[in-house]
Amino acid sequence: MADARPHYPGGMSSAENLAVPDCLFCRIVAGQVPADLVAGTDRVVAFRDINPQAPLHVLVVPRDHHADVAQLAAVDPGLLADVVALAHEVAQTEADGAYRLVFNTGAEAGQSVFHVHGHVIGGRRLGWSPA
Ligand code: IU
Repeated sequence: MADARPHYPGGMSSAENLAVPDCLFCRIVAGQVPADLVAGTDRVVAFRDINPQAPLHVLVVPRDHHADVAQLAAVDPGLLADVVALAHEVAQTEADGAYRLVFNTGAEAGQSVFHVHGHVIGGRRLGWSPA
């Protein structure tokens, strides 16, 4: 069976893939860059987006570095489940329970930070579709 683990510059394996130098979200997780933390566990962290698109706009990230949601799902599906669970918890606490969970995947889809993050968006009626 093909090895689905992502490959990173410098030859890091997924097991060594805990933090990546110059990754903004790794630095937030490490406390090296300030962020407005909302919730967290030993595996995942939620913090407010600096450019909110709705009354509730929180990013949920795994503490370990994975580039995007597909790579996370392939390497550690349980960790992806933890991301979703924390997103749901934040939405129950901070909005009326209805929310959108978005994983922009790839630059053409709007991904600008290549440490997987779920956007938890809510607190108002949401239109469709995204521009
Ligand atoms: P994107 O899906 O990769 O485009 O989302 C990145 C998000 O990270 C985007 O909504 C930014 O506003 C947000 N962000 C942040 O919360 N803090 C930062 O220091 C930076 C970006 I740079």
